[in-house]
Amino acid sequence: MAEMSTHNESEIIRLKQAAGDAAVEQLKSGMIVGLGSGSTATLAVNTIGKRVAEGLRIIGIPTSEKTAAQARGLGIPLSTLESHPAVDITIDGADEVDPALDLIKGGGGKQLREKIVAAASARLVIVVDEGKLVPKLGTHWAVPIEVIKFGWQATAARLRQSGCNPVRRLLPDGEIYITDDGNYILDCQYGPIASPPDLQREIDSIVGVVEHGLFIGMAAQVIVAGGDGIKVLNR
Ligand code: DER
Repeated sequence: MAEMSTHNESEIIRLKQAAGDAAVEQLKSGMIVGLGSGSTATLAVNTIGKRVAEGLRIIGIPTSEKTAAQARGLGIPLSTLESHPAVDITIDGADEVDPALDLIKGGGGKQLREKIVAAASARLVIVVDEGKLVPKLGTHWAVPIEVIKFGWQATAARLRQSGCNPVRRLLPDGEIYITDDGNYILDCQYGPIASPPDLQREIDSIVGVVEHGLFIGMAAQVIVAGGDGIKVLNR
């Protein structure tokens, strides 16, 4: 059994790497590139580091402190949206992808900056293994909702009216998870979501909410790695 799970794990890593590499092939010298967060994006950033070492001249805009540290370690030149407000392409992962190429993101807790960089990008390319494809968003994952610490219980109460039981995210050691921007994350399990655009509007209207992990109409392309190879889904 243990062999099976390690085999599955290494197989999933191989698939994530394959999806990441396929996305990196779209990079050209001179581009401003949004660098995603999470385990799949991390593999893609490693490949970008190799390409930069081989001469690819890009400037990276990281979507988290963790990705910034990784990119610095790989010698990828970095900048900010202040200096480069227009991003050519962003490569990032996702937790769930539905048939409309809408997404749930934020399993890694970086959804705020991921969404700000994605919104500043001409193209958002999502890289996933086939396990992330779902018939309806919410099938497996809760929607991560980033909220201001002040009055978070009152914000949670308003979120409860939207049909979920908000759970404040904790670290494995039980400490409260604090985002890169000093906020809390409330994970909201809705089950299969009938209309993600409607739910997005409802969550956006709640005072105290900073941002959430529903990425509606943002992905231009989703690259899916599966047992039978790479599938490219375009919006
Ligand atoms: O938080 C995110 O959206 C990240 O991209 C991540 O949760 C995606 O999942 P991965 O770690 O399997 O790539």
